[in-house]
Formats: sequence, structure tokens, C-alpha cells
Amino acid sequence: MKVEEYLNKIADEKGTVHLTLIDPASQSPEEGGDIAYEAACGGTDAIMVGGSTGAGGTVLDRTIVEIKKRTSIPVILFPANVDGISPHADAIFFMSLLNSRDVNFITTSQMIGAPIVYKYNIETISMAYLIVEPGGTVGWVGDARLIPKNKPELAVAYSLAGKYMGMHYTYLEAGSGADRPITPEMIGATKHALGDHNKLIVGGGIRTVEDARECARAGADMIVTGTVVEETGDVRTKVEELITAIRE
Ligand code: 1GP
Repeated sequence: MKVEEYLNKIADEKGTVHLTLIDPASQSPEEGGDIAYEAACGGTDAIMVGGSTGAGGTVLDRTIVEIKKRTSIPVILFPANVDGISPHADAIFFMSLLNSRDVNFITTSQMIGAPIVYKYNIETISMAYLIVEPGGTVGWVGDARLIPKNKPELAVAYSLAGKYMGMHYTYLEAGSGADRPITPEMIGATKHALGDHNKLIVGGGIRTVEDARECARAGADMIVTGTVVEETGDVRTKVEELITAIRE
């Protein structure tokens, strides 16, 4: 089964998908493999691998190899740039940062990376990537014109634009380590506009079971947690708690 089909099936049948984000720049490849193993034991559905800076090349390849040694769930690339592509992954979020001011993040990096993805024969999952205030490091690196957190209509407009251009997924990103996740109002309005077939991913600042539950209830098809999984001393239990909350 294709990774996109697998994720959609979980979203449709169980309600909400949980994705664990591992930034190869944050720990050794072996430690990345350990986190993935514990997250998989806790029930996470897939591992995303990527980061804004220092997350490409050998460190990316080695991290994915370690994750694949320890788990059998899909590994999906979440690239900040062309160096975020690896032949070891199962799929790639082939994304365009629609609200960037810099054409490099909208189409140029995609053009440079596409022949590499083709050569490696990695499954592509098309995605409109939208960065909302506060935006964090990725907002700065991606030169995003941040969507104000109290302007859900702007997120809706961008999401519809992505959908009409043929993107299957929309990702509302508050930035890794954001003080608060995307608001339920913005999640709800965006999901309503996208409809059932286009899936909505929400990430950035989701730390507690209450945050996760609120995002899921508001309409997120998938939630991403990175920082909280990296920082906890008990990855398995944390992931179990988050998943219980999003599937209540
Ligand atoms: C970042 O949305 C992801 O791209 C995850 O954010 O690290 O805050 O969980 P956190």
C-alpha cells in the first residue's frame, strides 16, 4: 500500500493520524532510531524526518537508516530544501511553501529536487505548506509572510488555492516549539473548506493531551509532534497519551 493511502485510511477509519517528527540535527542517528522505536511502540503511525537547518546529507541518511532498522512504520521526508531528500525514505512530502516571499521555497527548490526524487523513485505526497504566526525557525528560514493567528480566512484562502492547484494535503504550521498550537478556529475553518478528500495536517506547539485533543476535535486529520517527543524522558507513554486523546 502507498504511504498516502495508508495515512488516509487511518484518518478515515480511526479519526486522526499521529506523526512523530524527528529532526536529524537534534540527536545522533542512533538516538533518532531509539526515539522512532519508542514512538512506534506507543502507536505513532509514521515518522517524519526533517528540520530547518543542518538536517540534510549524511546525517539525514544515517538517521533514516537507523530508524528503518528499528521500526517498520513508514518514514516520510519533510524537507526544508533539496538536501532534505534521501533514497532511504518511503515517501516525501513534496511541498510548496505557498506563503513564502521567496520563489525558491515555492517552486525553484522543487524543480531542482524533482529529478532526484524521480531517480530515487520515492513516493510523493503533494502538500501546500502554510506557516502561521509565530512561525519559529522555519518561518524565518522560509521567508514566510506569516499568516496572522487570528485570521483563519487567510489560511482558508491559501488552503483552497493549494487544493485547486491539485495538492492533496495542507499543513498548517505554527513553527516547531511554538508557544501555542494553531487555533481551533483556524483548523475548523480550513478543514471545512478542504472537505473530506483533502487531508489537513497540523503541527507546531502541540505539547499536551489537551492541545492534541483540541486540534483533533477542531478537524485536524493528522497531528505532528516533534519537540515534546524529543524532550520527554518516556517517549512511548507520551505518544500513547497523545494518541488516546486524538482518538477519543
Ligand atoms: C514542526 O510542526 C512541527 O515542523 C512540530 O512542531 O516541534 O512544536 O512539535 P513541534
